[in-house]
Amino acid sequence: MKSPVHITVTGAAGNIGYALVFRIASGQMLGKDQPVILRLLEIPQSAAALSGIAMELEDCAFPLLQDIVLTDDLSVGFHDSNYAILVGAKPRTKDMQRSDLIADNAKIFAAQGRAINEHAARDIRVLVVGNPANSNALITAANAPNINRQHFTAMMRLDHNRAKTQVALKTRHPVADVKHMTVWGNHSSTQFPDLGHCLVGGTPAFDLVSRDWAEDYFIPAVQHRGTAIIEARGASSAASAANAAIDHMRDWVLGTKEDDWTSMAIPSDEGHYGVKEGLIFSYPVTCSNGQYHIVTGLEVDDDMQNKMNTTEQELSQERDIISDFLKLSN
Ligand code: NAX
Repeated sequence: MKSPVHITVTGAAGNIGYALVFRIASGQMLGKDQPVILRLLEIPQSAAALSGIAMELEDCAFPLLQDIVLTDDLSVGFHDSNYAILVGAKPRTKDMQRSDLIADNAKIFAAQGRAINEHAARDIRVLVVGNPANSNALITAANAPNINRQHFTAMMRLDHNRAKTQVALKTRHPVADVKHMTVWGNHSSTQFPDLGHCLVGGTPAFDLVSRDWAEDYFIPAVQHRGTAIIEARGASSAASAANAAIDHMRDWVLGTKEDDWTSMAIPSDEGHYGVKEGLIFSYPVTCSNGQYHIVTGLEVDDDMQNKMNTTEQELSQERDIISDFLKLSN
């Protein structure tokens, strides 16, 4: 048996947290041979709900779950942490401007970045889920200068999975047939779900679906799927978001399938595909041996470039709003 790893989940008493922690504890994220210690970080107001979740985790008698630590103290939450899934964030309230939401959440992620820098394992891998996820990941990384920047990522896997299923439904293929999907850019409505390189059962997607369908239905449906779920369910995506977090971490650690890639928001520090450096931008990546690698050399036509520019511009604007939090003095 391997030695246990410490996994921090913030916002563990929230909707996504409730759908996530049981799956981690059961071994669906890191494998059935990897014991885990869960470090669940919440704010004091959610302590009672968190203790109830811990009781339920105990009642599952998961063989891989070696310990559960409940805390509202960042130094305890990130102590020796090998993996962190940062879900906890302030929700957007009625009449709140997006810029206010970004600034409010910036404080949370700056503090968590500093705690990671001080207390986590040096090779910690971080996935940011709490919105605005890409910019929050940028802040977290900036406040953890002693940790490899490449280990800070934001979640695009829900968008990626949504995109694959839309294509599967349209072409009447099983979703496992849909490969080489890419969702570029920001986890927001400017993201670019790209069918240009997508294969369905080995056939280029654009041999099976029209460009009009992609423009008029597919792209907006994926971009606005989160809103459609809120309208239908009266609550935002939770189980599918937790599932995407599991997929993201599992692929990062255990590897992507040999003939496929996934979408991950990662530092754009090498400027691949002409994206400005210093953003957390979603690219197509393959993963092996615990590392991700950008899929390079994909052809990008003018229309695709324009769509990538739009989402890049939005990320640059968000970066301007949070610029104070990217300096270490904060
Ligand atoms: P909930 O409001 O149900 O849960 C959030 C939890 O975070 C609460 O229990 C709260 O007490 C806790 N929390 C707040 N501030 C905290 C802090 N400073 N430290 C620790 N915990 C803290 O939201 P939920 O539906 O679980 O969504 C969580 C976040 O995920 C939101 O920001 C949401 O917008 C975002 N999402 C991101 C997605 C993505 O693909 N990147 C998709 C799903 C989701 O919308």
